[in-house]
Amino acid sequence: MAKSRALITGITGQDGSYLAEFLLAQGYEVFGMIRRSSTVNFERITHIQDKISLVTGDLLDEVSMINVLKQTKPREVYNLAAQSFVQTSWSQPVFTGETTALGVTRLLDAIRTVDPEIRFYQASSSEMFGRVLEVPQNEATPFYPRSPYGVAKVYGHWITVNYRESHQMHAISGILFNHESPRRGLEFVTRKISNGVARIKLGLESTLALGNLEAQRDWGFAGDYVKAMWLMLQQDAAEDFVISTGETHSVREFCEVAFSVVGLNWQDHVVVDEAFIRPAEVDFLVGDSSKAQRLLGWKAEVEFPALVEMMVRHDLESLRN
Ligand code: NAP
Ligand code: G4F
Repeated sequence: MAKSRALITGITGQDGSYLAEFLLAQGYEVFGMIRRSSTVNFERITHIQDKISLVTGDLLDEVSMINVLKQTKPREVYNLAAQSFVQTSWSQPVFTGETTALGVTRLLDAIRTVDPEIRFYQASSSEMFGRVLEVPQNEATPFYPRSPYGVAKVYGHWITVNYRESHQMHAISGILFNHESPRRGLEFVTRKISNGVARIKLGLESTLALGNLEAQRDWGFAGDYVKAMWLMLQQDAAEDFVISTGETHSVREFCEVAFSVVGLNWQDHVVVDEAFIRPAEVDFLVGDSSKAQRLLGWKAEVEFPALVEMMVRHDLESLRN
């Protein structure tokens, strides 16, 4: 039987690398869209590079995506590419909108032009709930984004719904709460902490500067979340889903657990630096993923303390080598 073909945008990112591994294990032929850069940044996919095919395209350029779709002929497209760092969205709001918002329209329209039967997954975000209007947040909770990134994701979400309703495309959004891993970018708070803890333990630094310690997030493991993306696209009906653990923890708690993994007290090392405080904050997120549990049979497997420990131990190990 012919292998199913999937195209992943953002394959060099955290989620792209885990999703590629997952789809390969399901027997897929995996294509990854990468953008041109002056140096290679394949660290997260080096271990599977001989099993996947990389094609060049950019969310800012619809022609490139039409060509990528014609070349790869996928049955499923996972749109994980985005300017995904919330803090940067204040200093680059137009770029964030071009990529994270309009990029979704360009890709959807390229699919409509080349093959409207392709199934489409959009990486929507709990950041869309922003100043939350309901606790916990589910698929029906109204959005109130608090950053240019959040605003761009709301656009990406609704244009996906719109292409589904206007053009009868099988286009869906996964509204994913924060998910982390040892492959998380170093600028995000969890990896910044796990890396900071490892550096302090090894005597390379003595302090870790952070912003708002009281912000609360529903943190899960990225490896669990990519499975949910795939399950969503296998459903007969095109519907959106919230994916979360249902538990929330503060940045302060993350620090406590992370430092305790290596026998240190976080209060001896963490300092607050105004530079990391955001112009508008998302104070509290906690998701209700009961729809995913009911219809997809999905639930988060890795719990908070295990996630923190996995990240700290990985950073310790890689700094030692
Ligand atoms: P990430 O590690 O920052 O990866 C982003 C990917 O997008 C990278 O591969 C990047 O390529 C690519 N990209 C950026 N701009 C592009 C462009 N103009 N054209 C083509 N590719 C471009 O993000 P992630 O954590 O894996 O997240 C994946 C997606 O889920 C993102 O859309 C994010 O906004 C969304 N999301 C993430 C979370 C989370 O907690 N991780 C939660 C909800 C939603 P380069 O390597 O070349 O930079
Ligand atoms: O790790 P963060 O930068 O993630 P944030 O802003 O929640 O966004 C991530 O999750 C979203 C899903 O809700 C994704 F859509 C998005 O793409 C991204 O993956 O910050 C988490 C919290 C914030 O409240 C921030 O103010 O940590 C707080 N924080 C405190 N000190 C810090 C720091 N964040 C960062 N990055 N760096 C700090 O020093």
